[in-house]
Amino acid sequence: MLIKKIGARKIKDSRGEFTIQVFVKPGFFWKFKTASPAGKSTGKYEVKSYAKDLDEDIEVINNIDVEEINELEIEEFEDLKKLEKFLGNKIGGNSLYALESSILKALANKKGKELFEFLNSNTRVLLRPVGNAIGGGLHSKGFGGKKPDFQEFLFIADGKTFSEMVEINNQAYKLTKRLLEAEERNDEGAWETHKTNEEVLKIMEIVKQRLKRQGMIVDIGIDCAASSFYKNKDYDYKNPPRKFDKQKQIKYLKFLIERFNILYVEDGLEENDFTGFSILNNKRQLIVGDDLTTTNPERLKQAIRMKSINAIIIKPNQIGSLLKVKEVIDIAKKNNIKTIISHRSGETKDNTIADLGVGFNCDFIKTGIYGSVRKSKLKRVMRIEKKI
Ligand code: 2PG
Ligand code: MG
Repeated sequence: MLIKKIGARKIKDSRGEFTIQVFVKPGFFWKFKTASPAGKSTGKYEVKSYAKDLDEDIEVINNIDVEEINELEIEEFEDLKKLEKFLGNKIGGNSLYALESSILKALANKKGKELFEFLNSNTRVLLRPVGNAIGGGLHSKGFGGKKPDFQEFLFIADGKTFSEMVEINNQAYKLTKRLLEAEERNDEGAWETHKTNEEVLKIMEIVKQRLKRQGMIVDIGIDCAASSFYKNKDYDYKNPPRKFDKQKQIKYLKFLIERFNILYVEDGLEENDFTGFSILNNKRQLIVGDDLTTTNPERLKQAIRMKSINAIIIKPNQIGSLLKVKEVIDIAKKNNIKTIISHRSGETKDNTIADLGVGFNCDFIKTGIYGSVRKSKLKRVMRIEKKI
């Protein structure tokens, strides 16, 4: 594929912070753009977002000599290898993700395809939406100095089609507002509250039962983001104040799982604790790695060796390289590990993860319920579902 121009600029994300947007222009008319999201509860093992800083990555990309890129003859997904070799460590994960995605969009277009079809022409939509309804932890302000310690309380709808499941998550979100008497939303559009983890889960249980009576099925999930409150070898809870060591943390999670029939537990333990995860891991729940695995093939292999997880969050900008994203998904599939393509807490209207989620045949997509930056991804999956 011959490229005429490659460029980058900064745009604001949903938190009002700057992030990178990269465009690739193969001809005179079309411009293929991708913006990178940004995390707040970032994992220690994620690659750096920018080599030095955002401005310098933008400069590096704006100074790329397209003739040199054209000499690489990028025609297929695997050709990204040549691009990565050419770039070395000159740009960070956010920038590489945005650049590679834009190149793939241009390549797909050249072949008369959309990105998801370019990645996999025989794909179907397998995704179930994982939607954040109530917030706590680092993503939330809370009320009167109080908030749940866990970062996300998630509804995971079940249904025949993706559109139907999105609608069920919407209903769960609206009913949650009424029962919580919530007014404000956090970084991800989830409801703010002063309630404790257990009080929130009780409300979710009611929502689940009421919807069931109306013929709608939702499961309950949590993202503890446990690394964010792990201090001096203890899980340091604030609401109510209590300190749990590893054993108590595992006992607490097992209690919550049983009591509230929780299907999905993300980052229940801190990001180094492969053995702690493995004690929790079983066949009935989804035990999900995010900060533990950071979309990194080596960390996933370790999690598999230690039987730590049976599901993994895929956040492309945690690793930058789309080759590695695919590698992680391939390893996960071979080992019966469910894959959850995911947004970050700081987002733009960019909907690339929808195409990646469908194209790579992921099992779930985690992208919030409310707000235009979250809905843009859901809408894209719905459009793809209609098309295929
Ligand atoms: C998470 C994410 C997204 P962040 O922990 O799963 O919800 O948060 O993007 O802040 O890492
Ligand atoms: Mg997480």
